[in-house]
Amino acid sequence: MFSKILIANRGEIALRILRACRELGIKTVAVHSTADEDAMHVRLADEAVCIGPAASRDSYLNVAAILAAATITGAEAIHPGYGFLSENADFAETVEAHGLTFIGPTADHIRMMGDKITAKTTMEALGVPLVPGSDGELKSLEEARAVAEKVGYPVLIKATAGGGGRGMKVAQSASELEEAWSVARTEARTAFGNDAVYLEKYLDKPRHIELQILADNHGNVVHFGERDCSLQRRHQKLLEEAGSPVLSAEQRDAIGRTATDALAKMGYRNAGTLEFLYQDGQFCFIEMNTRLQVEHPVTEMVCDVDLVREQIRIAAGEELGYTQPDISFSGHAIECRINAEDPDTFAPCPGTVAVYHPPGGLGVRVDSALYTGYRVPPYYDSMIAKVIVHAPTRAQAIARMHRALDEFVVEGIKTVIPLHRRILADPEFQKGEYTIHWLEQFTSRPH
Ligand code: MV4
Repeated sequence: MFSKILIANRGEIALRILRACRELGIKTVAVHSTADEDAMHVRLADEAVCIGPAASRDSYLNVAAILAAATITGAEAIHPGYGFLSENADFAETVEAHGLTFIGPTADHIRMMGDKITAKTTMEALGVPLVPGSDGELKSLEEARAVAEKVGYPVLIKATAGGGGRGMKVAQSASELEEAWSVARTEARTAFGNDAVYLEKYLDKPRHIELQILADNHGNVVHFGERDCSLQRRHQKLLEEAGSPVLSAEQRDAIGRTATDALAKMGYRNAGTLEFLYQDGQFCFIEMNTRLQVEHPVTEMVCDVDLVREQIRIAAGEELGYTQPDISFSGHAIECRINAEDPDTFAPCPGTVAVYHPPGGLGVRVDSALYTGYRVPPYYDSMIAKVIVHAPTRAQAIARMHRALDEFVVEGIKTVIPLHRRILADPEFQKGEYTIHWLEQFTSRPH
């Protein structure tokens, strides 16, 4: 096991990783920008190194400074968290080239899944179901036309280097295809330096369901069930649930077996998430995330697992020590992301937290690096806390979240807590009847 880990991140996830390290008896090194001198992760870590100015590019994305900090402090491994360098294959490779351990998958697997066409063709060959569409890259507009006729309109043209909602164009009918094709390619070339695109049938009312996987370095692969992440706005998730309100235990077992078999054949290692669109009872793989995800706590609550601890143990070469039948699912968990934003306009609202009083009690978890007097800097993501509840049933989890948000006091800055309360009170949400489009409609309704 490692004796010292450098945490290449900030905010609540740096704290989350730090907590797992503490419980494993591992010393921690925080890195921080000049804007984060007073941040909680800096205060709680055993050592802290300033790696540059406020702008992420100069600090949290500064590979040379992070590696220097690891070397100076004698850290043996680096946990990247999510965002920043977490899905940067070159970073993973450089970390390993310096004799350190990257806590995550191999650079090759990160690179493979970063290219969406390679990700899809790899998964298809391993028996994972896809959205109907092109067989890999579209070589010409004529090919795009032929595939679109075959799968039927509307269709989406997607950039292989895109993902997470970037680099997509819809064509409602044949008359829109040429425009979608040329705009998608031009944008992909400009944004990613790679104009390779592929085509998929456009699914009009899917849910976004993702599957959490862990794989050790000894060929053991398990899944921890699904998260329903359909409640999002402009590709920013706002509320996530485990399990999905629409999935049966049998469906979970089936897609879980397909996914774990595929990742075992790939030789995948560490944590990974397969993203699916789910519509009309069918799973369609779209992308894979090769990192720990923001919403991992809902899985931790229903499976009673510490996913960060497992990531660290795996990276240290330990065996999982359990198999799929050992993993059980208990109750229901919901996470509300609390962003420092206006709840109506979603404009970021950085500033000083005048009063901070987090909720507590049975089945309530708060992952946050906030404290009274903390100044939320304007340079980074606006998410300041995650409230996670766990209860025997979904209805009880909703009641518990309502209660927790009632207790939550954050003064001095605006947050999206009022929006969460409205969502939780909505009859459609309570019935679990929502698709990826539901929240955008909900937030444009008068209230
Ligand atoms: C789609 C789709 C409909 N049909 N693909 C957006 C983000 C990226 N991960 C994939 N995305 C989508 N791909 C087909 N064939 C709709 C979306 C989509 C979406 C997906 C997941 C979560 C939120 C979304 C919001 C808008 C569109």
